[in-house]
Amino acid sequence: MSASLNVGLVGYKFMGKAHSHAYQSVGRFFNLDLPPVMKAVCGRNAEAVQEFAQQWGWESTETDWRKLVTRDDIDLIDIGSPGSTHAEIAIAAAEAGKHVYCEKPLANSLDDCKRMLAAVKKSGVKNMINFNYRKTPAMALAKKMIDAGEIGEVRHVRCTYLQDWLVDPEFPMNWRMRKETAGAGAHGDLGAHSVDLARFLAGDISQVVGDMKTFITERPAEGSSSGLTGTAGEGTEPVTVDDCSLFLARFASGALGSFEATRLAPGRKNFNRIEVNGSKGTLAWCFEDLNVLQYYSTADSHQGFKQIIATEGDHPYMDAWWPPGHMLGYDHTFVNAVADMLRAIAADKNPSPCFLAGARCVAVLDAVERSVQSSKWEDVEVIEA
Ligand code: SOE
Repeated sequence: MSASLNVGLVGYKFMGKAHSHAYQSVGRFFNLDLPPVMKAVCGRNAEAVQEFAQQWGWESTETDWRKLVTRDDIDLIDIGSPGSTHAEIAIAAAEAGKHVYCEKPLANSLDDCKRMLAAVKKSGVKNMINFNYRKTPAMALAKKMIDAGEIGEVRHVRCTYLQDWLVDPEFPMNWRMRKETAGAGAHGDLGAHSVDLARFLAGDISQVVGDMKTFITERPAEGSSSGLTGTAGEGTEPVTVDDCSLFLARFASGALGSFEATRLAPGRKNFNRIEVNGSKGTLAWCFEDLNVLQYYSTADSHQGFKQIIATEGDHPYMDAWWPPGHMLGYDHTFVNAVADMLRAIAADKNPSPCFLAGARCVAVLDAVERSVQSSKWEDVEVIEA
């Protein structure tokens, strides 16, 4: 392998931008044995993708991902396109011997996730899913604290992921509201993050029971769209995914969890919150104050929550960034994720979280969907390593 890693990115909208920014920054902040080279970006609109490439520093462009994955000068395929495209691209990339980095959710169906897992296992390529909220120093610190027993035995995991960008019924359709492209609505888009954080901090989930609802069942047709905004076209189109999802979970450890994901919570922009209660204390975090980890210990003689500002040099990732108290943001989570990936590949290890974690997350989402149909508790399918 060369002393750098040539990246080919598929997708150039919201995630394309976030990933491009990460590749631009990562080698400037982290010491890397395998820095990335931004070789090519791929999108269907030749003019738009060329403009994007120029703005973000990609060396070349493609309009067909099939061509990108077979290019000899590409080592890693980064998939930032809608969920419905993940399986086909990832499998082709693995078959072509390329490492694969994929946006969440891993795929829109559990069957597709299994096919992706089989493909990366067969070819032996490295694989990673981008659950970027794990990569905040605060969440990575919470994981260390829980593993070290600092809050004792975990009993409750409480996740809420609230947004409001779909509250206006006049907000026009885009791919995120169609089942065939997005797979699910808030459930897959936001719930995937919550399930991943919960699994990261508290382990596997074995059973779930839930409900989902689409409150706004028809929207103005799509005109032009870009990221999370857009203009309406002619007529209307039915919404085929959920606006919100709610479920209860039983963890393999015996802990209990509750999960709520919605895009219809006025005033909540990216309110991704998790709280973990253990026998000796509590940890709580919300993305809207992402540098702060709330910590309560029953051993503290001065009762009350302590705010850990997760920006000290010995907190995860912070040695690469700024002096204590100089806060990180959304963009840094993507840089930290890519740094972990590049370091793992350089060390010939699979990065974390890998496709297995992505598939196990989708197994939970899938069991919730089955539970909505059956109105009963459902077992989460066990996905073997
Ligand atoms: C839109 O709901 C969205 O951009 C998600 O797709 C992302 O995964 C989440 O991090 C922020 O919100």
